[in-house]
Amino acid sequence: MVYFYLCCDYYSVPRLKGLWGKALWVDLSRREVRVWEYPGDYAVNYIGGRGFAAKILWDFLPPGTDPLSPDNILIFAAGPLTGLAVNSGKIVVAAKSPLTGGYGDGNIGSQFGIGLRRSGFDALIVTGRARKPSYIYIENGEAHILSAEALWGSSAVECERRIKEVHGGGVGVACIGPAGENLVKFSVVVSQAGRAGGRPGIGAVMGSKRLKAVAAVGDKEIPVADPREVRKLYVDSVGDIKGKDGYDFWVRQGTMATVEWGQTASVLPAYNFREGVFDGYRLIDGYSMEASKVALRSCPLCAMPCGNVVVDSGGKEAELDYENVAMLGSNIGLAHLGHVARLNRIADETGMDTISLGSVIAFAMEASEKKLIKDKIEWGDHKAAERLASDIAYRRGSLGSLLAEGVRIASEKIGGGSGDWAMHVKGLEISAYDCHAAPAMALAYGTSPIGAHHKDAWIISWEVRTGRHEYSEAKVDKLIELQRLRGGIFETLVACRFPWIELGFELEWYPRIFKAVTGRTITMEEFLEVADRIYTLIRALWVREYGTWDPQMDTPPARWFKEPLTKGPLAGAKLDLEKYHWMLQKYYEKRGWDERGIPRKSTLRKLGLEYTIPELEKRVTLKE
Ligand code: PTT
Ligand code: SF4
Repeated sequence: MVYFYLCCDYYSVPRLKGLWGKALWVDLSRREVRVWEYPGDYAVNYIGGRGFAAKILWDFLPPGTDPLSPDNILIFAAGPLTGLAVNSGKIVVAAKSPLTGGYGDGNIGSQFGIGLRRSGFDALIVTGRARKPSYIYIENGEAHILSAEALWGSSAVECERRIKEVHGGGVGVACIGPAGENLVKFSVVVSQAGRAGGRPGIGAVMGSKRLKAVAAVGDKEIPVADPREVRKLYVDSVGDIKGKDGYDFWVRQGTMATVEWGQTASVLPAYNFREGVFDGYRLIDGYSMEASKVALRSCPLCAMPCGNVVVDSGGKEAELDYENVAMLGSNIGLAHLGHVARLNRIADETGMDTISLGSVIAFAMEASEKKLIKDKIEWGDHKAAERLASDIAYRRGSLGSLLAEGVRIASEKIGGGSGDWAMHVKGLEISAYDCHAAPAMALAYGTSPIGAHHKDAWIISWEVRTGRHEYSEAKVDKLIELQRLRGGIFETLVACRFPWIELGFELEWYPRIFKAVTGRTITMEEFLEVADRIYTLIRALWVREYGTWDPQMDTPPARWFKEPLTKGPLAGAKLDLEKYHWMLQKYYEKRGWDERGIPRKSTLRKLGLEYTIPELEKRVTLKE
């Protein structure tokens, strides 16, 4: 493989330890691999992970690019902690999203991130489109574009197994299934047969490049500032996490405990988010899962495994999470864990996002009930749901192809007022928390940087505890605080946020680990400033790609505002649109964006994003 060094002339900022300062840049059209020494300010001002992804997309993605064209940029971005710290076996996958048309990313647990780092790179960037199905194999600094013709059409699970057969079991693999190949708009990247990331269709971006998989292995020592301290902090933090109250219950149930909590709090989505409670919840909750659990798996370097494996109704193993079970269970009216696990397994094999899949199936069930489509699919009919899931993955039949586009497009096509109950924001299907009585969580979905995903602010547990019906400035402040912490620390460093969220592992560990790895002292305030920079850069990217913005784009669907809950202790509850918009305006104000939701010039300058101004001014009038 030929190598070109692409050096940049921007060396005014000293390089940090713990990062190689290099990314691999692969152009599949030209079959060209380059080593890119990325600018020093990337690490200082954007840290890694999502920060790198957003910066690369702003700097190199031609505005208006079709997400499924060769010009889209597919990014696998590690962070300074990847492969070095507790729960750091994660990597950010990102691109312009074919589902939303805006910024899209996900955070996936995979040995691939560690293999990439131990091979001497902090990121892999892929452009172009291969003439034939291919995969990228990286070993100790050498990258190869290899034929994946024999792998094309295989499930994500099978693909990984076969790549490991060729290159050895220690290699990290992230790949797509048939759904990614068939450009299903919510197809994901899958690893380890049960880790999946990139909800906004990053799998389809891979498919559009005819890239079946990426694989990496290496044994290079990542050059950290203080190796002894890095090792000590790793051992100490593992000990600390294992000693936390709640640890034992966590490894028993993991995220599955949320089913029972969701029911109690009336936020468990049921029947396409019509309700927040589900009569059959006991049959799909954490205890039900415990009774049929056969294994516990984890991402690499994890101290608190949460991958609960059960055998599905088809006899195959499936790894369950709360989101998967709520969206493929209660949200489609299905009260049978084995059948839910079967749908989950189909999603993992074909490489579809479980959240969006649950949403489009529920949408079809409701459309069938309302006779907006001719197909007959009843709530809870698991056989029909399985058939439909497979039809979507292979884009079979008119309904399968329609739903493969996601609920936004599906509702535009079938009409009949279905836009009110097409449960998405900006095109990304809403994850598994009903918000009829949770305005702050609704705002979290409205303002999440990738569309309606909970990863940036799982404010709902705080909101339920502290007064769920109020619309207040305090809620907006809390939301921004959570977005800053999650976006500034976990998505940039890159590490799993569960130790902090679920077990109370103190945030103070992260600046200490960062210092030992990079040699740079960072305060919590500096992390948060980086988070603000990334949030506003991502908003600038959306505005650049959409060419306009208005608060409606940050507003959840009408169902939560118009149709009250009819069941459970909160029957009668619904959101107030006017008050929601009052909170949204407060949010914009606090972020330094104008009343349309567009960053102000003064904010862009303050955050060191003045380079975005000329491009934005071609599309919108920026306010001071
Ligand atoms: C995440 C989203 C989630 S969020 C879940 S369950 W969750 C769904 N899992 C899917 C799956 O499984 N199979 C499938 N085919 N599709 C799926 N789609 C859904 O994807 C995930 C964990 C979880 S489990 C969560 S909350 C946390 N997310 C983190 C995050 O976003 N950042 C971070 N720094 N740490 C995180 N830790 C936790 O990781 P996406 P994963 Mg996933 C079978 O990636 O795109 O962010 O979507 O990555 O390795 O599966 O870990 O109750
Ligand atoms: Fe992965 Fe769960 Fe461990 Fe986080 S807690 S690193 S998601 S196994």
